[in-house]
Amino acid sequence: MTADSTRGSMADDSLIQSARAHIVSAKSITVLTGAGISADSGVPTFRGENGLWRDYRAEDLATPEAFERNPRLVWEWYNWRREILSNKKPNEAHHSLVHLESRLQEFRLITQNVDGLHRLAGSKKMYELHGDIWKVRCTSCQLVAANHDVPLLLPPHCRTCGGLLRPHIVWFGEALDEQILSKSFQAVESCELMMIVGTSGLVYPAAMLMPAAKAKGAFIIEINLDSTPYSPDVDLSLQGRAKEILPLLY
Ligand code: BV8
Ligand code: ZN
Repeated sequence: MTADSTRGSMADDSLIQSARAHIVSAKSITVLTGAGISADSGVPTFRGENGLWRDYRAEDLATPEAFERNPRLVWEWYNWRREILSNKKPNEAHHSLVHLESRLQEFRLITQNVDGLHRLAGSKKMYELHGDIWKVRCTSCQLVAANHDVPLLLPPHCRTCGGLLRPHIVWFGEALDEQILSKSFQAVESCELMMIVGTSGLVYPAAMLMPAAKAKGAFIIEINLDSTPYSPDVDLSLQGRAKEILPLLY
């Protein structure tokens, strides 16, 4: 694949046409999504203007130390996010990825999002790198269970052993699930084309997936409102809203 590293705004129809041509001819596609794909469903992004909560930053709450120090405060933050998410629906961007999955045998979706909207839209071949806000895990017996209570009565305890429950989410400083991570690297290293949608590319090791794909010669398309650390290295950078751009591409 020749890398025509042209970039431009969403208005630039030639970029859309070029992206379409690459997507239509690709035999295997892997997609990496971030909070930006859910922004059009009304879900606050991590580092957008509403990324702050009270006077805390996500990085100060989503850590094992914060939970150790004050589990109630961390659970209040997750209850606030579950409350926000409880009436949110997948948007056209989520649905368009389900459509692409139905058309392509070799399709994988990797998401950094914990909001469950890809699953709600019908995505199946999906890896959730950072966990799922609608699951809880016992800090004693490690049992993982789905839980959609809004709000969750605090502090929540395990029905099996009485241990304190935590969100089944990967916090900063915690290792990602090895299986999920290695399958995600396999998916980016074996695909012909990788799309990166709505992520600032700031969180590791998820941010390593694009360079891994590029090293193996994948054609890389980025869709984002802004430019990101990825932008100089991708083959096509489409600037605009995911829900407007994705449905135009296939
Ligand atoms: C680990 C769960 C080690 C929490 C999350 C210095 C250098 C390198 C790494 C580090 C470092 N210091 C610390 C680290 C490691 C750290 C890290 O990467 N920190 C960053 C902040 C520097 N990483 C970790 O700690 C990871 N673990 O390294 O462990 C280890 C190894 C072995 C053994 C023990 C330990 C764990 C990382 C996981 C953290 N958990 N989430 C929760 O959600 O409650 S990460 C969090 O950020 C979310 O999951 C989110 O998905 C993720 C990434 O954010 P984005 O999705 O990109 O969202 P963001 O708001 O940033 O950007 C939105 C984008 O969308 C923007 O670009 C915007 O322009 C765009 N957009 C907006 N609207 C739209 C749009 N695009 C299109 N359309 C729109 N409409
Ligand atoms: Zn338990």
